[in-house]
Amino acid sequence: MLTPTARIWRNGEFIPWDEAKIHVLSHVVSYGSSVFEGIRCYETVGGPAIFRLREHVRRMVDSAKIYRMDNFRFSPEELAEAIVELVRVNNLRSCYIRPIALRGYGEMGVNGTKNPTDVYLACWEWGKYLGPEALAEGVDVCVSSWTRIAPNTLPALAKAGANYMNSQLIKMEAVANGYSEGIALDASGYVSEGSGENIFVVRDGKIITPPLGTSVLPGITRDSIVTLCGDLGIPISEQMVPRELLYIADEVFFSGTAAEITPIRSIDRITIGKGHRGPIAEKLQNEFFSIVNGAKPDRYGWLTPVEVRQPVAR
Ligand code: PPE
Repeated sequence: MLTPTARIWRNGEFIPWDEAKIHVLSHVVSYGSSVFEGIRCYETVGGPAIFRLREHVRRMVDSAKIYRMDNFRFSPEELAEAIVELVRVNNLRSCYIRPIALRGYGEMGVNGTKNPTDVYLACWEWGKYLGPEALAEGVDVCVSSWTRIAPNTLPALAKAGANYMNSQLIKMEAVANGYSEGIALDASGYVSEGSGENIFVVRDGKIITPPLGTSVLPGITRDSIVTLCGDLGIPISEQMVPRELLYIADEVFFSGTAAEITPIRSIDRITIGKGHRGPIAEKLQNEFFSIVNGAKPDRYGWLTPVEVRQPVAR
């Protein structure tokens, strides 16, 4: 269960958590017309800091543009400022932040352009996405029987609520069959991504990750990994990944805001590499976590500090 925080931001003002409700006939309920983000605020040695806020806000605005949400009323700067304020008013050290823009109440019918676009910002404390041991031990996953949303159906570069019906099918099937997560193939049969994570494959010391054209979300953690690899001297490239390359890889791992960097230890019950977290995933985790917890300098300007005005209650 979600633990409520004090405030949610709605269209420019803070309201109590329990009042953040929508009408059942809001456009989004029937037609899935929402775009959203998932952002982490980390507890660093210098206080709470939001990871790659600018990039998340930009992707949200991009998603709204793809869906012709022309009445989206907030600039990236306003949203970024409101998100920092949200963490501050809720007095949290670390949390997961969920901005949502949705087509609200007004008309019924598929064309929602006359409905208001309502914007909400909420946050809560969220633990380890794929279980407590996942980061250290790795997870057991499968290749899904469901195909990832195809080009010319739902645009994958938009983080839209409706995309997650496809993700739900992938995730529910995986869990029903005893796996932590499912990997979806794209419409051509190449590896795309997990239900809520991008994927990386390591063989002979080189990393490859599927390109944007394989119906993946342009992940911000994915981008961070590419940057870190550049610095650490680990060769990385975007390439089509045939399914069977997964099975013969030395390492496979997921990335995502929620999943962070999660190693995969088996796929379809085939052991990956040595069957536990590999050295490259571990190296990337160490670098990533030392930046987000402030142990190493924020050399890429990834963190937006949240100034805490009062002593933190929890
Ligand atoms: N692919 C998908 C389909 C996806 O949902 C995410 C984020 C990613 C890749 C990784 O993107 P990024 O977070 O920018 O590195 N998935 C979110 C989980 C959603 C959920 O509510 O569950 C997340 O990690 O926040």
